[in-house]
Amino acid sequence: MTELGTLDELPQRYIQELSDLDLVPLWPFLRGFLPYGKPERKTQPAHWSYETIRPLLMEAGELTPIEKAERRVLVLCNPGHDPEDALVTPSIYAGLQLIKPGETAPNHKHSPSAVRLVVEGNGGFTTVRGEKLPMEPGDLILTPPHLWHEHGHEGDGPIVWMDALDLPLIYNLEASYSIEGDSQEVRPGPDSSQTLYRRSGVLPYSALDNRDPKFPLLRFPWQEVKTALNDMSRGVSLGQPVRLAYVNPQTGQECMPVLGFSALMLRPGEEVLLPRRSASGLLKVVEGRGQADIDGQCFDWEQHDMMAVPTHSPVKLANRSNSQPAYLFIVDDAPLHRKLGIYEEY
Ligand code: 1HN
Repeated sequence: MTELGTLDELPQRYIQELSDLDLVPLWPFLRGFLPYGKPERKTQPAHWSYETIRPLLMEAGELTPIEKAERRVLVLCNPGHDPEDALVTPSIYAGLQLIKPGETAPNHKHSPSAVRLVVEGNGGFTTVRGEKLPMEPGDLILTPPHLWHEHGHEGDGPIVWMDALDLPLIYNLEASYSIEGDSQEVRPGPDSSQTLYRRSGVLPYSALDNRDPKFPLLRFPWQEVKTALNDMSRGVSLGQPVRLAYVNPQTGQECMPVLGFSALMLRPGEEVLLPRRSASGLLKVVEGRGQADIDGQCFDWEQHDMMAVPTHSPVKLANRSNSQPAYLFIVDDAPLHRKLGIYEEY
């Protein structure tokens, strides 16, 4: 590879003349923009312990009334980036949100896409486009771009969920904004995960004439996903990933535009290697405990812990229990990479 010229080889007067015209020469910066062989990454493999964070989140519930927070969230900040940038990875924002009984988080909509993965507590709900979606531990709730959403809590005790958004991407596109609105009118009856989309392989008949609905299913109950993983495990050899993708049931495609979601089961004592991919990700432990090796960094994980996976990282996951399965929820930006034609797996 040829050595390229540097800035200090150029006359100061010349650089100044360019600068006055809002110009720079490319060649001193070219290798930085296009590192040779593989990308340079600021994002680090990282681990957040839920047991450690939980008391601080509960303290936020004492320190800051919901009216003063709107969304009472502690944000995960990847140590390789500035904390103000609120990045888990270059495309993924994530935080832990607390709602206490009787509290509400007001109605709004925004251009970034969001999902919630319930960590603990019962009786919470999110209303999206007039549909009241129950939130039970492990459930995944989608709030797609520009859809009204608000949260409430009708149970006892705190409810905590993990928010994941494509905020960093949409913010850097200078396309991030929100609008506040009055509380939604709720359509009575159960949500469509309990009515229209109960079983894979069968759809409401009318779907045959509506092939491309954007977000037909907004709630993926954990009990259904867990049962599906347990059943799948009987058909997959040990050491091969037992992994399910959350999809739009009418198209079979990823259920959100930028971020992808999947659930992985590790059988007792099992070790699984996930291939290197161009996509970055966030792992969230739903049940169990074990170890992770992410790009050479090792972490012990417990229930509800979260881990950042930089782009192009090999990931080895091991279930350290010899009697209980472990389950992880994975957020990644693979849908974006696929749309951009840059997705790689090797
Ligand atoms: C948001 O809308 C929620 O609706 C939570 O619960 C966290 C972080 C950044 C931007 C929007 C919510 C958020 C957010």
